[in-house]
Amino acid sequence: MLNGKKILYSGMQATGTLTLGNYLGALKNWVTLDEEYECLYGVMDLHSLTVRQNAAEFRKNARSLYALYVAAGLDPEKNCIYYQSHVSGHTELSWILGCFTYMGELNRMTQFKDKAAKHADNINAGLYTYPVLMAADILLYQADVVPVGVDQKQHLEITRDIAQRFNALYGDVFTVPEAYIAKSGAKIMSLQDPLKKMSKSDENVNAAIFLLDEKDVIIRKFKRAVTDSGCEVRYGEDKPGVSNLMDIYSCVTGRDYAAIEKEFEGKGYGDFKLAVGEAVAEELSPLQTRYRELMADKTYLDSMIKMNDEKAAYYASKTLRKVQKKVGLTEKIK
Ligand code: ATP
Ligand code: LTN
Repeated sequence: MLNGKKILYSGMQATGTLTLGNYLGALKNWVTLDEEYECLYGVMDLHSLTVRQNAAEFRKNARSLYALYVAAGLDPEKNCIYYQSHVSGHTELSWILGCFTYMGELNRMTQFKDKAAKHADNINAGLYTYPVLMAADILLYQADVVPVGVDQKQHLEITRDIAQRFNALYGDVFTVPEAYIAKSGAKIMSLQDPLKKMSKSDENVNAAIFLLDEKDVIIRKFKRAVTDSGCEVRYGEDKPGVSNLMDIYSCVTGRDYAAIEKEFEGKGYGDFKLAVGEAVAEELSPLQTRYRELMADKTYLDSMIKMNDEKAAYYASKTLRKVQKKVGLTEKIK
């Protein structure tokens, strides 16, 4: 508990530009949570280093991610939005937790297997221990709940296992976190291959809608979206392409599947895709305007970053000190 509320923790990697999947699966659901929880969100720049980055571009992407969090509606005065790399406790706790994590556990991680296959020329140790750093992010703040997409569930499980193992040895040091998976928009699929998740690192730019895409680009990408044979707008396992578009449409309009099926009865895929494109462009337009304002206001953004970096570092230091003491590391002489 913090300030009388349960603690919520989440974050995204600072790689590339966010997609509609990141937005509908995560960000959009986060903005209302600060009423119920004390919320912390990290710009996960250390995790991004598991893939080779161009330094200048990477720095820009991290700041852009920070601004997108705020533009999407997360108020930085109410939500502690900070840079992971600015709080040294993450890497320090990560080392300790790594000593309580088995290779057998890490070997089972599907994200590692997927990413190793994708970056066969750079299967580094960071990619392998990625879940340990993620566990450190979460446990450092004693988080009760962690909102993530279904693809991150396995990382939440290993975080819980590490926390329970540590607690069994040393007493109640860590809060054991729960995953919080939003009901709608949990997994948005690629527009070019509806069996694959929409991902910001997809090589095919038509596969993903990026949050900063212009309206005409958004509409064009939806027009080109892969659908299924037939012409009926209906939700079903046999129609992954159309079902994905229906999920997206439902998330942005709030309509359920039955209402959407009715709306497009007797109409073809063309009309449907155009409607989805327009609804998405309309949803993203205010976010894009706010983003541009924020990126132009260096003083404001810098002051929010500084304030929240300090707040996060303060919370983190409390847990870290407790852990260091429990495992028997010698205290510094004051
Ligand atoms: P990458 O393609 O580089 O692996 P990513 O697009 O999967 O990145 P992450 O930074 O790994 O993005 O994820 C940020 C958050 O967005 C996580 O909570 C993740 O579950 C969610 N998310 C990512 N892609 C989708 C998607 N297609 N649908 C729903 N949620 C998603
Ligand atoms: N691995 C996550 C990003 C992430 C994260 C976290 C999410 C890093 N640390 C802590 C929640 C809590 C992803 O979405 N790819």
